[in-house]
Amino acid sequence: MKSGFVGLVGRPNAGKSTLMNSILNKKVAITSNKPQTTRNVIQGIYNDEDTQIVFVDTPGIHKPNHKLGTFLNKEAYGSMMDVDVLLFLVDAQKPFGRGDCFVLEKIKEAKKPIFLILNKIDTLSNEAIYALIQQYKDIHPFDEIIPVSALKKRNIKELVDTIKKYLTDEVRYYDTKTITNKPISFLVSEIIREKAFALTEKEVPHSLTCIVDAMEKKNNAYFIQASIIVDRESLKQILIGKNGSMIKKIGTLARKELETFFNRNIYLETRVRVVPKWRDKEKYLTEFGFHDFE
Ligand SMILES: Nc1nc2c(ncn2[C@@H]2O[C@H](COP(=O)(O)OP(=O)(O)OP(=O)(O)O)[C@@H](O)[C@H]2O)c(=O)[nH]1
Ligand SMILES: [Mg+2]
Repeated sequence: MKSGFVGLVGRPNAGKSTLMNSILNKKVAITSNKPQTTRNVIQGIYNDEDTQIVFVDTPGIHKPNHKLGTFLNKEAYGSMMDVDVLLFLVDAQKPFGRGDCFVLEKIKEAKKPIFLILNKIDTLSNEAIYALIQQYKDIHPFDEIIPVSALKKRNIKELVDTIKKYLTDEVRYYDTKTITNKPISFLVSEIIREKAFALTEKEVPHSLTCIVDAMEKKNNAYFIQASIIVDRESLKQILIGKNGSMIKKIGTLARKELETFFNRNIYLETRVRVVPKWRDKEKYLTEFGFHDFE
């Protein structure tokens, strides 16, 4: 048997979390069409008969304008050092820009095999994909260049097969039933955050975070109390919505998904709280699950 760790890195919105979920065939990380969705390093564990691969999804690397952003970049950099292979994801629809260049320079420092993953090829013609591959070959001698569609699940098996060639460990790090290193309460808060992200616009998604205040298993059901935290009263009003319509919508969507995920009844109570400047205060960042903040 072979095993190893594989890091997913790239700019925000490149499709890292979508790709990890597609490989695992299970939603371990939330996704959205807005940049800076992932805020923690999340391991997703892939198993087949003769392989275990621990995928390490990371926050998109970007220019930070809050302490939270600095934390996200640091999380991403930190995880690069401990993997066997780095998957450098780019959005194939977009030209290779300064942001991608910055990420590439950073990951070169880790001195690991780098696969260039050209994602979102479902939106491109074969000719365009071929031209891109030629172009990227001149940018860096990548160990592999693999075009994929994370969303449409194209070329996923080829990617996994290629990764296997680079693995050298021979131990299972996790038992085969484990799909992530994150606790259940994290998955719950993330699913609520995903719904809040999807239903809000502009600066609102980035100004909010979610936490589980209490979670109890009773008679085969989960009773969950959760909070959506925002940094301003005006955003609280947006998240509550007219006559509570927005918070109700978020709660219903989250509950339905949680019921499918856990295959049990879910009783979810969600409230909105204001914590001014939470993204800039280390005390709150730690309290809301962004640990090891320095
Ligand atoms: N058309 C297309 N869209 C994709 C593909 N993969 C991801 N997307 C979309 O791209 C957006 C971003 O996907 P995410 O997986 O959240 O991106 P990410 O790289 O994890 O982003 P951050 O967590 O912000 O760093 C979502 O709207 C996805 O549906 C793909 O293969 N094709
Ligand atoms: Mg992500």
